[in-house]
Amino acid sequence: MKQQNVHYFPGHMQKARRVIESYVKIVDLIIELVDARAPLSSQNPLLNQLASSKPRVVLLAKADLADPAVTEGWIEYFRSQGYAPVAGDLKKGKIVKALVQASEPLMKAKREKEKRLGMKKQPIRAMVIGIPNVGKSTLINNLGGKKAAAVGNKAGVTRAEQWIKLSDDFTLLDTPGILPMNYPDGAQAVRLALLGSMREDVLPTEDLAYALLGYLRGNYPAILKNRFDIADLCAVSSHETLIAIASRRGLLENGTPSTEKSAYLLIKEFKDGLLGPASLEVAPC
Ligand SMILES: Nc1nc2c(ncn2[C@@H]2O[C@H](COP(=O)(O)OP(=O)(O)O)[C@@H](O)[C@H]2O)c(=O)[nH]1
Ligand SMILES: [Mg+2]
Repeated sequence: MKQQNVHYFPGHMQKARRVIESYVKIVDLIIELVDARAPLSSQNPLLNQLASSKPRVVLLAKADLADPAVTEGWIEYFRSQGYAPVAGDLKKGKIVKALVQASEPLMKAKREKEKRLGMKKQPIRAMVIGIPNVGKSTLINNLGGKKAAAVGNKAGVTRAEQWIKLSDDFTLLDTPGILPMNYPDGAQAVRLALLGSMREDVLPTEDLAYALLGYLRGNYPAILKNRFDIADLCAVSSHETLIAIASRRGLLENGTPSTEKSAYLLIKEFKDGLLGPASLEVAPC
């Protein structure tokens, strides 16, 4: 696929940098959200620049839509990088406990400092950070569920932060840090578009569909066979596959199968998780 000339204005990046820098100062822990289907593509290295010294949980969001075996590989990968990885469906209650459990071991330095100073144990102050559409609001709403209460403003701060209290030991900033997307190459832009993190009109739908088809044919042929009833995938090209999908679903334009419509349908079904769990990126060895 051609390299696309789509870039954020430097001003946008500068603003993100300032906002995140100011938040990072007041938290003990970063919860970095990445999409489990393409964890590296959904990261932004800016975070490493701004928060390299903060303990970090890497939360592989939307793991319900990803290939579980591939997600296991990513968990190993992030652990080997020194982060505490957690994977899950952000809409489920279970994720709260998993997050709290992963966080406490990262607070060793904070706990030792409290002890040294003779202070009592202070709650962890955490914040959620990630690129658009990765699940930040979903997680904050989930974490801020019934039993949590806003713990109020901090005196003396002009634009006061709100903290959500998850337990006596854990509070969360109610505003997420939003990282701009990072896509140094076309393949990464394609992944971000397929995850729904990038505006749909940035890349042509048919280009995206061909990229997705190529990937699924190579890695998840059963998905295409089962969902669209394409028995001999090896015998048909990607273009013919799009025509077959259009025929099966009655997507016609002037009486003939429309690859434009089937391209759109394929992408939509992938985004909605209707094709079954699939990952777009495998952890490096
Ligand atoms: N299947 C699935 N969908 C999720 C998950 N987390 C978020 N979503 C969906 O992803 C979309 C974007 O989530 P949102 O929280 O608005 O992302 P934000 O832009 O990072 O705040 C919404 O449609 C959510 O319902 C998850 O773990 N699994
Ligand atoms: Mg949001």
